[in-house]
Amino acid sequence: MQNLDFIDYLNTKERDIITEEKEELINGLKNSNQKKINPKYFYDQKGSILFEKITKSDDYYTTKKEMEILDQKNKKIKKELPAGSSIIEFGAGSNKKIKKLLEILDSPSEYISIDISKDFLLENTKKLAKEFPNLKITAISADFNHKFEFQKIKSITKPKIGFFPGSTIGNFSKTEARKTLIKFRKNLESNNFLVIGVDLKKDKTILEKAYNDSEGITAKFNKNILKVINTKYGLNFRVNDFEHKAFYNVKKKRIEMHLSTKKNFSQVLNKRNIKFSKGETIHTENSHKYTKNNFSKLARNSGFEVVKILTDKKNFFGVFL
Ligand code: AVI
Repeated sequence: MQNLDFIDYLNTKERDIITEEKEELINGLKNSNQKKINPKYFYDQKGSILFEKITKSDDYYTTKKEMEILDQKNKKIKKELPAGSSIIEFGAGSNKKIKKLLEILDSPSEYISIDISKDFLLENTKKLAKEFPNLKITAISADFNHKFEFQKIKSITKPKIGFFPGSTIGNFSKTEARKTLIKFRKNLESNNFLVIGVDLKKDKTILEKAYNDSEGITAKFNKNILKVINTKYGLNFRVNDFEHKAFYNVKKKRIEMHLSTKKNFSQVLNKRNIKFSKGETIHTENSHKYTKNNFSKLARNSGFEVVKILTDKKNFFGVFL
C-alpha cells in the first residue's frame, strides 16, 4: 500500500530481550509475597481479539463511554486541537477510536501507530490505509518498555497530537504512569497535545461487574495469559487449574485481576520448581481509577497542562486534553 510504511523495532536484540523477559517472568512467579505476571502478555492475537469482545460486552462500559464522548463532544475537541496535525497513537488497539478522532480533526496530515502486537498492528493499519487513502500512515512495532525515543516522532515538524485512549494509563502503577506520561511528553515536545482517555472512579458494583462480565469473556481473556506464556516460554500451565478473580481494591483505587489456583501443584521454570498452593493467586493486572483532580495532578506532575476535561453524562469516563 502506497500510503503505509512499516518500522520494526521488535527484532532488535530480540534474544537479549527474551532472556531478560523470561527472568522477569520467573521472578514474578517466584515472588513469595504475591505471584505475578506482567499484563503485557495478555495481548497476543487471541488476547487482542478477546479484548475487542470485552469492549463490546454490555457490562464493560469504558469503550462505549469514551466513544460517546468523542461523538458528542466532537466540536469542543476540534476547537481545541490544531489543524494539519500529525497524530501519534501510543499502543494502537482497535481502529474505531482513531477513525473517530481523524474524522473530528481538521485535515490531519499523518497518522503514526505504535504497538507491541505486530500482526494486529499491521492488520489494523492496512485497513485504515484503505479507508484513508490520502493519509500518510506509519506502523511502528515496538515495546514501550524497551524503546522509547522515536526519531520518527521527534523529527515531525507539523503540530503533534498524541493519542492514548482506552484508559490504558490505568493499567500502570502511579510511578509507571508518571514515567509513561513523561516519555510521551519527550516525544511530543512542547506546545503540542496529548488526548488521553481515563476511567473515572465510580460505584464499586459497576466497576466489579465490568471486570466480571456475565458472558465470561474477561475470564477467558485473563486465562489466555497462561496460554501466551506457555507458548512463548515452553511452559505447561493448565488453564483449567485456575479461576478468574477481579475485585475493586478500595485503598489502592484499582480493579485487581488475579488467577486463583484450584489445587496444589508445581511448575518447573528454568530448572526451578515453583510451588502453587490451592487458593493462591497470580496477580495479572491492575486497572487504576482516577478522579478528575487526581489525574489532572498526575498530568501536571508529568509536565503537562490540562486544557480541557470532557466527560460523558454519567461522569464514568474522562477524555483529557
Ligand atoms: C486495556 N485496559 C485499559 C483494560 C482495562 O480496563 O484495564 C484491560 C482489561 N482488563 C480486563 N478488562 C479489560
